[in-house]
Amino acid sequence: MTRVFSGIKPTGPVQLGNLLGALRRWVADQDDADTVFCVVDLHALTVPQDPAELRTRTLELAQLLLAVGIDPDRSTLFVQSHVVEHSELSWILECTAAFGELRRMTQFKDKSEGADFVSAGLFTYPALMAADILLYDTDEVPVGDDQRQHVELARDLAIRFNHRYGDTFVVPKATFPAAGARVMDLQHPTRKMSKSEESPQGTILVLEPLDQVAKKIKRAVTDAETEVRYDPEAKPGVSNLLSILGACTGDDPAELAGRFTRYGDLKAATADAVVEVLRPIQQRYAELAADPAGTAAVLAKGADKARAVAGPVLERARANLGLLPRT
Ligand code: ATP
Ligand code: LTN
Repeated sequence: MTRVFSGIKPTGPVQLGNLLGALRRWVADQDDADTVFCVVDLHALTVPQDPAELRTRTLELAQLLLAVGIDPDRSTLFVQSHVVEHSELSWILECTAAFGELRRMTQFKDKSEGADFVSAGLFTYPALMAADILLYDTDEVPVGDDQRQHVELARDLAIRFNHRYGDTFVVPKATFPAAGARVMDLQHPTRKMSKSEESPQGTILVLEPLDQVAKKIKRAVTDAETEVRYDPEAKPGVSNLLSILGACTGDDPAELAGRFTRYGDLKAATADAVVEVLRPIQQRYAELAADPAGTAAVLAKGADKARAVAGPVLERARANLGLLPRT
């Protein structure tokens, strides 16, 4: 059976790009793959976090994943720091990655530019992500387009390690959605929507009031022309709305463009489609939020299941590297 692994950071409230680029496919993958999903709290530490907020966000993110449809009976759902194997393999992979290779990562360049404090962890971040993936003998990694380069690095590290030390890791590959792989900010449509950037009018939160969601979409930046056409280069705002609508309905964005003659109609249809995707998630979230202890129990069981897979993979890597056995 295909093994699927993916992760999400507890760095802020989940936004529409997370849902359309990644989370909805995590749910669908449960039907035909062995799925492992992780709240990557150690990755959140690469930028300063308030301790109380980090704790709350981690639990709330797990509840949101359950609300979206991750089923703990069919998937392994856990918190990264609960499975210490991630930290150990991360170090081993830091020593497998080249400095120059990490320096080329565009996410590092984007997130470090202009920052007051750039942690060493922000730089080595992709080695920890590779550890997450490789610990589970992962075949496929469903992610948004921004993670393409990181999964490619995980692939390169697996191949390099196998070549140097003998067959150890399964070589993973990233998978992307047909539409919604890169949801853009509604106010700055050349910039990706993100949960930690400050852009309240440009970001749609999965848990925000639905009338507010519709308003933000209706106020999205388009352009001076009036033609509805899918052309991300020349018409980023309109194309973003078409991608969002396509991701919600399963239609091709370029084909959808032919159905609209006015921006206003496209905006109204997109707002309706997004609201209908969010409504049931918000309802389920409200039920789950009332039971934090239940979620904590789900996560404890998930960590046990994860450890049972990650432990033997780490031992394989340790043995092939020549680290003295612990027993
Ligand atoms: P941050 O702002 O803290 O970097 P983020 O919103 O980019 O966070 P992540 O936790 O880094 O979210 O990503 C979780 C998943 O959501 C990843 O698979 C990522 O590729 C995907 N994703 C994030 N933003 C978008 C987007 N705008 N469009 C499509 N997919 C996205
Ligand atoms: N780096 C990713 C989050 C992430 C992840 C992973 C995704 C951490 N570990 C393993 C897939 C597989 C991000 O910033 N979105």
